Amino acid sequence: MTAPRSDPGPPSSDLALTFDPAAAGRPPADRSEANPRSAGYAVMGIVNVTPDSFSDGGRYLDRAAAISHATELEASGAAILDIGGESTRPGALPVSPEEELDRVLPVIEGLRSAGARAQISIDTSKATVAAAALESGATLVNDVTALRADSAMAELVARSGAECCLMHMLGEPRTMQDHPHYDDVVAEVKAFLEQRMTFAILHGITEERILLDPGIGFGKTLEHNLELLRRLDEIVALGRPVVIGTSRKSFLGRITGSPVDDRLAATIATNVLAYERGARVFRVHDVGPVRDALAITAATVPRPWASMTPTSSTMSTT
Ligand code: HH2
Repeated sequence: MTAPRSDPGPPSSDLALTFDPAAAGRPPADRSEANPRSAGYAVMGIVNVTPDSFSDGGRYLDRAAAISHATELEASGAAILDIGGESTRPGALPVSPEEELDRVLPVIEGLRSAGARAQISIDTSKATVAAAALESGATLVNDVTALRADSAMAELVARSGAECCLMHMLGEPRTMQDHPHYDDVVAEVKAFLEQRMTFAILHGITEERILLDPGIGFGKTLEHNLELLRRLDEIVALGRPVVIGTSRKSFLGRITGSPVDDRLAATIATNVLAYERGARVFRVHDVGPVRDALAITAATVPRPWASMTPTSSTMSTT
């Protein structure tokens, strides 16, 4: 099914953090209107333009295939399309900025010329890649290093006016799963995100443009991931929209025994749970089924964040 293009609607970058209490719990019944941000949450569809991503590497390296896949994700209900040109799976080889740009830019440009309405997010830690993506129409920078990998990134995001997702990762992708250790994983991830948010604000990124992500699977054991999901409300209490990325990840397979292509039910379970704990952006490969599961959850648990205690005095309630 293809989303109608006649009504361009409000600029997508305004929608990400918009919370309309009156609309919460009333997601659209018609999937062609499937960007349910006015309901206070968003599904972020994953578009990996890579040969080696852990679950779909090589499937969308061809730009036409990537554009068509992204268009389908939007039609299935993705309010955000997260375009990435470098895998972050453990052991992944680094990609040059030129190669990364060559993968992602034609896809962003192709989506824009096809009239995509979803917000475009660029999944990168490199400022040159982010800069070109922002020029081409991306309005969200998803940096899994939380602005630590490239010293030019914070200023770039600040100047551009884009939103930015700050994610927790222990170590770096190559070695992050080598015996990660925390005394209290939730407290440590929370302290890290608070510190990175302060860093971002000091560099001129206004607080209302920041999203936070505990980084499920990034330097975490099975037990760490479960503890983060169980106590996600403590991360939500930081007062910024929380992004959650569990889709098809190996910890789900450790529990269910299912291979990577058969983790949809487990992905849905964790996203529903994360919604109930207050997460607001759900980064997934299988947009349609997750979107349906969240629509039902949102209708049942209308305001998961109503009881949250913001730690920041400037927390936006919009
Ligand atoms: N997970 C992956 C990549 N980027 N970004 C955020 N904010 N949160 C996540 O949990 C997250 C992320 C890994 O998943 P995927 O993109 O499917 O795999 P790969 O890195 O191998 O391309």
